[in-house]
Amino acid sequence: MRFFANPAQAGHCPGFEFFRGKRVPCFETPERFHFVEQALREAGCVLEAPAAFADEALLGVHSARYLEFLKGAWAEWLATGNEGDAFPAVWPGAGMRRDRLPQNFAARMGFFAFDTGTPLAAGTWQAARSGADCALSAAQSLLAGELSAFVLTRPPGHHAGIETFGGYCFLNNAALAAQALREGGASRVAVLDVDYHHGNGTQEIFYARPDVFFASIHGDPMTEYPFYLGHADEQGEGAGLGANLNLPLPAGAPAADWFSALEQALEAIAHSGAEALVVSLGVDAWEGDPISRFRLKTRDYATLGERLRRLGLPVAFVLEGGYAVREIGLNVLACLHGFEP
Ligand code: Q9C
Ligand code: ZN
Repeated sequence: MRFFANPAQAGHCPGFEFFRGKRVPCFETPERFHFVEQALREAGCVLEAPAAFADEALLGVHSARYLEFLKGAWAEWLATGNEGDAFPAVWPGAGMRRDRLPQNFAARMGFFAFDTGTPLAAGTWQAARSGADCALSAAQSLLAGELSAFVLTRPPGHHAGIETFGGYCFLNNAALAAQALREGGASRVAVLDVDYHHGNGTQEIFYARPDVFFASIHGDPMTEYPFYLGHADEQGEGAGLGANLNLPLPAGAPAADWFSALEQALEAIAHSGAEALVVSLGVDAWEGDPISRFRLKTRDYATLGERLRRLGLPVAFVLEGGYAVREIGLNVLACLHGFEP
């Protein structure tokens, strides 16, 4: 297994987010990265820097105007007289127009954002951009014959859509890896999302496509973030109908139910014709996660890894959420070790 670690992650370090109307310290911190890094190093894993890919490599997943916005957002935020982390303040709500992108910076920020929990800071673009390089490097290593790779990065990616950021995510690393695998020759690819939160961005990106199968096990969006996507009746559209599988479970669901959903997802992936798998490995389904409500134990992550190995596909694991900082490293390591004992 090869390990690609994001060298620019620490530059994304906003001070606070809005949570239930209050300013609270960010849950998604550089510390998360360090605990995973430490666990991997203690286990003897060798972490590599990513290769540098051109911005064009992102265009199979994100729109050009969105990338342009993200790249320049921090400078524009400062140039329009602001200081501190950048937050959106206005959105195109239902009934308003999305067919024109306003010139005003705040209006553009709200156009591309979908929550107030995802501040943009000085080093956000560089961090997200080199995380994308890690995901692309992992895909490249699988295309070269490696059987597995792990992408150690933050900010996470699975909530980021074609041109939206939110849920702590800016660029969709898992989608970028899946798209790179497709472009590199895999005729079909599957993405399995085991983060507690539905991977709305990944779903949106591939929703009308038959060539990338998306399966997600997550907290029921009726009560859990991201609320507006992730229901079981979302099965894909057009040529992609049947290539999207959502397995929402109620908050508090026991591990046994989670593993039944996993079996369903794995069976669907096995039947999808996928030649490679990308795993959105959020470990916030762990029992002690501070913002999530599933009940997996650390040994359950080892079982997940074992189960994935039995699929027999090359796998790119991409770090997503997980906010019980000390345990993130142990849970990630348990999964990777289960996969490759
Ligand atoms: N102020 C991931 O696990 N929580 N994202 C709501 C809004 C957002 C989680 C807070 C949770 C996002 C990658
Ligand atoms: Zn999550």
